[in-house]
Amino acid sequence: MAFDIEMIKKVYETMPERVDKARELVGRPLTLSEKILYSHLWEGMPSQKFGRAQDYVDFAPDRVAMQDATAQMALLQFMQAGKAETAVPSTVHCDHLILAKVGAEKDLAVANTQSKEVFDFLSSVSNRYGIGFWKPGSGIIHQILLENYAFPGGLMIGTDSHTVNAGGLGMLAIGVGGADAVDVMSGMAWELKFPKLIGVKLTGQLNGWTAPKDVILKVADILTVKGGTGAIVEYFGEGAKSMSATGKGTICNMGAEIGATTSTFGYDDSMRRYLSATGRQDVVDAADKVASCLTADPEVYTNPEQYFDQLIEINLSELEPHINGPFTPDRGTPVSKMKEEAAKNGWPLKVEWGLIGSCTNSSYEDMSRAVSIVNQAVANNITPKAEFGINPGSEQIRYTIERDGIIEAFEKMGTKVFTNACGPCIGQWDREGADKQERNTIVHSFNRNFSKRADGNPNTHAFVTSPEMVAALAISGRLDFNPLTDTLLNDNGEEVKLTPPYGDELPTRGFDVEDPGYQAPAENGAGIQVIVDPNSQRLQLLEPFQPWDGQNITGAKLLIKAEGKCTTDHISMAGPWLRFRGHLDNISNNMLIGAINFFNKEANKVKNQIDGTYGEVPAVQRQYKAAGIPSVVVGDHNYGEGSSREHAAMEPRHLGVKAVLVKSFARIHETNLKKQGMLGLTFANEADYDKIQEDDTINFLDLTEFAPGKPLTLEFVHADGTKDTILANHTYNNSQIEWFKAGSALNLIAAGK
Ligand code: MIC
Ligand code: SF4
Repeated sequence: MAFDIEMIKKVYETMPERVDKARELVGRPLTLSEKILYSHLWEGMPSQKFGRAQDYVDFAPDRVAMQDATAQMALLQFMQAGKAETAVPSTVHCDHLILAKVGAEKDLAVANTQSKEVFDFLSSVSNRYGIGFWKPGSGIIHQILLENYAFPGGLMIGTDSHTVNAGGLGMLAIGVGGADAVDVMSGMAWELKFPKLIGVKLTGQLNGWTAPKDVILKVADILTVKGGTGAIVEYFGEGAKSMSATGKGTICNMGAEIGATTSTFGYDDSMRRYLSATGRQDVVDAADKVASCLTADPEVYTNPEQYFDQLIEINLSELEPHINGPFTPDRGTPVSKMKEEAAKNGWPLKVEWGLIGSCTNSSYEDMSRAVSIVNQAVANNITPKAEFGINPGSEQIRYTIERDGIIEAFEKMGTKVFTNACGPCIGQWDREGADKQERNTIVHSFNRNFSKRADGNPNTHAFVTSPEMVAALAISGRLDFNPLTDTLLNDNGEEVKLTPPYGDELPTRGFDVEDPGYQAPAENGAGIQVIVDPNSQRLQLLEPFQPWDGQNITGAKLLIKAEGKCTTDHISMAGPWLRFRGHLDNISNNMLIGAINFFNKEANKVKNQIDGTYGEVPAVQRQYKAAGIPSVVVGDHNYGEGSSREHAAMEPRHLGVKAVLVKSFARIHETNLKKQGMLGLTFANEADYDKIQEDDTINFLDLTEFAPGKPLTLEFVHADGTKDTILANHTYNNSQIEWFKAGSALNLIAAGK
């Protein structure tokens, strides 16, 4: 039986009438995304039509998911909210804090010792507040959600940007910061600007070496890392029907890389098969009764241009395998162009490592297709030229692929089997020799490949591709190997041509597992004590942020003018810093250390305007804080791209930065800033970015009149006494302005407002 089946049935019970009402209000056939949104309004029955990319709307999500690296801060905040238990079903998943080094067994034991304090904290808070707890080793949050909790037509939020993965089962699953999760767990509405809709029509059929991954690698290439901002991507067409549910999950997962709010697919047989194989025939039976609500109205997919704000069409029969990178997931190269591109750009051709895993590609199907390539190498006496590592997505997958001989086959090729966890995908990888910072290439099936992400080495060129292509490239040891046309030399000196991958979508003998690693919460957790050691270096209870004093901010110093890509990895680095995710003061020592200073093109070196020296960003900011001097951060486009981690907003807040003024924001980060009582502003005139100088002092002129839709005026006083007055736009609505005034959204919840 599925978890929370009663909740799922309740959603389906009210869905048809709400969808009908919405259709009547909107006055035309509805997309799937609209059906899910309108049937999850906080007010229940829809009573008005909303403007896309315009209206802020209150929603009622069905569930909340959190992973260990973000759950700490989310739950520390939730503890301040003063509630007895979570208002909707919620889960915590331990997957980010496990270092990949020698292999699953040893690595997991080390993590359980090193992060014991954090896991114990998460386990006891979960137990206390009625939250399901998935232990370290149980798997990666998004695979576990897909296997256990996702359901067609549902609305879920999760404190991780790849929560969107659950779109593979036809849900709207959205990544948020911890403060948003706290709202929903506290029984409050969750607010989102009504998204725009991008339709992707998939014609033809995947074949040969092409995989679902290539669909999203192609979409990323078309839309770029910010092309999906503020939009839901809805996939449909014959091609969609021919793909597995986990393949659809891969596509939705990487929608995070184009900044999309989420992505989804209509309910179909692939979802029925997957739900049933994962023990949820009850969900299929319930969903079948409302099947027409779980996909768009037929007119929409017949004339999509009339219903979507943007339409993309991809013919799967013609789609080539893609290899995206280095350093950004939207730089797409079809396999047939790689020889030319790699040579032109001087990318290191030798592939050192191939990694299969991460929440985007760690399903049974992924492993079985990849191993079909590995098996060919073994059978043909080809010694792989690169090292190889895999992270199965969940214990259920690991157990089943072990039973089915897939692990053994991987091991024949010398593959390291790491824990069922994020591992190298989030820099939890003790890669030998990475500290030498040599130029090198790795290929992986992950979703992100920002500089330094996997191994901390800025010279590692990481390329994203499908699991089967990872296998082929790792075996050949070359980035420019094209398995469609090229041959390999085996150990007997013979030429071998690999045949295209094949594999089972689902295990023919069914999934199996001994201990999935789940801990149900106590029936009544009221008596459970959650203890945080005041001397802990890993956990720190939160102090509420101070409310706004009602005055214009004046005499603020420019902390940094960041240039170019400034992702959440630049603002609050992961890897070794993950261990401080529950300790705001300690983690603040990584604030913006990856951002490039416009004035000297260096990272972590900014001018200290108190004494004119140059120092590390967090250290300089701590001096401003100690001296009671406010500060401002300036940035470029798509600032805060990537992760949902609210540390990227809480750290500047904690250290005394007042405002972040950029050319544009990534959605989750902008909301995180607002929630934490910061000012997230954008240049009304982008060219004003060029006017900002290193020694600037900043005065807000009309913050006292802060109101929705009204730009703020800022005065930048330069060192020579001249001034530039510039306009800054913002997207705060009335209630968000209240968060700013109260010091944070949480301060309002705690005050019972
Ligand atoms: C990531 O992939 O960057 C992460 C680590 O999963 C993050 C969450 C985090 O920073 O903890 C995400 O994508 O939201
Ligand atoms: Fe974990 Fe990587 Fe997925 Fe983030 S993208 S949840 S780090 S596997």
